[in-house]
Amino acid sequence: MFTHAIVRTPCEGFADGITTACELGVPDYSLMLKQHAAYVDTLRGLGLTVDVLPAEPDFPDAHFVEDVAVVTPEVAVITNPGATERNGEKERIVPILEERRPLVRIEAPGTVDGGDVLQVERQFFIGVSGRTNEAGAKQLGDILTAYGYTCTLVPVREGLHLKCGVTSLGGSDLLITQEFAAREEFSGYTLHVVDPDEEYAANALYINGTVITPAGFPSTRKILDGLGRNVVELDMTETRKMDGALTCLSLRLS
Ligand code: CIR
Repeated sequence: MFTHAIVRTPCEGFADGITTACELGVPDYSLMLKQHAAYVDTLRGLGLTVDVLPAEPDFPDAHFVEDVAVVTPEVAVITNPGATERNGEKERIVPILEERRPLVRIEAPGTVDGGDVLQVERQFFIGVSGRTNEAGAKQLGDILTAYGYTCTLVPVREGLHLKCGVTSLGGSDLLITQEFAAREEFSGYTLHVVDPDEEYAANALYINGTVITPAGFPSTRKILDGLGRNVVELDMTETRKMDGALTCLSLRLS
């Protein structure tokens, strides 16, 4: 059960962050704020206490708080984000996390982005991607293994992060792209494969029995309805323009 989430207000210059999605158009700040507020309201509606951290004008991607830490009930791991422009964001999350958990850090040359880290019960999948290198993935694996978790490294060959292609729907159910569904790392799970036209919707956020999904992906919605899940759709257009998705906008704590 998640009880708490940490988010950060997007800064006015959020469109200066890193993106590969220029074809989706110019990001709109007031719409971004509206969509972010709806995200926060949804988490609160699901019973979570949400801490909203202030915008960080020096770091236009800093509202993607998921990337700077990996939090379990036992520990908060401050990652070492793989994009140079974003690396300094990690210090800005320390004050709130050190109030709540013992902290450990991923040390250079290791790099990790939290978007590459998928927890499914006691199992962690750690993507090795353009942002998370093998040294970082192994450091994180060693830290989590010491707390009794099982860790598996997964090469990310397409997309920004592991969780762009696979997320948890609770229990052993995963929402997953065709590409990841073919990998043996996920063979023991119940895989719900998104339509190739709807790959963005593979990033869903599962909170205490409810699946939050981006609006506008009807065939993924059908999959979720078929599973009998409570579903909330959120407009994610402005986050998507900056290569972000649902999970990256929060850190969830139990
Ligand atoms: C970046 O390229 O780092 C940001 N514009 C998007 C980060 C998205 N984070 C995530 O999926 N965990």
